[in-house]
Amino acid sequence: MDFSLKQIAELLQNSSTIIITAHVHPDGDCLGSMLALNEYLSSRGKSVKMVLDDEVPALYNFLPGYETIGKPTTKIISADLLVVLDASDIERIGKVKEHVNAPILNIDHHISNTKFADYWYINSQSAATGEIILELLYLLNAKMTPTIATCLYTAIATDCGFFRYANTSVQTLRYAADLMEFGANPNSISEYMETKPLESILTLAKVLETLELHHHGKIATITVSPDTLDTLDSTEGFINYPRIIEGVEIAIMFKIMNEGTIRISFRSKTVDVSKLAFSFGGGGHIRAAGCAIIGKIEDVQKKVLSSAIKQLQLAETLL
Ligand SMILES: [Mn+2]
Repeated sequence: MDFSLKQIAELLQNSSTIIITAHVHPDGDCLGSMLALNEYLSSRGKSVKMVLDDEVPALYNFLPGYETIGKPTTKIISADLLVVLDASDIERIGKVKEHVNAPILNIDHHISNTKFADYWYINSQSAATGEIILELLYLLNAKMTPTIATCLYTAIATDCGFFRYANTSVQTLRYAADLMEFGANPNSISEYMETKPLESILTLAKVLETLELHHHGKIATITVSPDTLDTLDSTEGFINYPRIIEGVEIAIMFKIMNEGTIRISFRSKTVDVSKLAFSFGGGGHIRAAGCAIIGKIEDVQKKVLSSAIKQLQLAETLL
């Protein structure tokens, strides 16, 4: 059922035991949104638990409450409500769907959202789920603490490339200013996010050696091998390098996972890559999307590349 923010506020007020989750391969938006909502609901005397079916990258250990995010177990737990943040599809929450027995509320900003929940609020105009959480907290007259501000600033800033991507709106910048007033420190958050272990930079150098250009230099791909992934906590940000090459329209990163799955990220300057990701069972946003395909790397690359070329040609004929 499509809910307004006001209906969501009421639903949360009327629930006493609440589980919060978000998508696997968590990013700043999903972690920041989870932690901020958890902080608010806990302060209202609710019994709240956060679960996530994945490792939380150490990169985010500066977020207050980071260590309290648990993992789903085989035991089934009941609650008044399961809040699913920043996930466009039920599959995106992994084993949490079997672990929790509760009606589902989904708050999200992905254009590819499948409306899988019992109640949902989806705004694809929002740069981040964190923006929606902030609007919800305003509606609830929540006391904005530095913890909430830090978490939501991180959520919003990471999803809009620190206010550089096309999803950055006037509202995004206003919210960032609000959050700074509430105690977020943009400079230290950027420092935390930018600081990388030496290993990460050395790995990036190796990954960039796999760079290939296709379709008259309009598509750039990089490939991350499984042994690279063994030594690395996160490949966050790698795809920005092919994306910023002059003349490149679509950047693609292929990550070869150990279990034979190829995880693929897309970025674009103008073309709608959410459609591309969606055609392979994934999803995302117009300029940032992803999917996972099982198969041999050569076959998967061929398939994905020819789809990307088709998508580009289609966009070119529309110009
Ligand atoms: Mn997001």
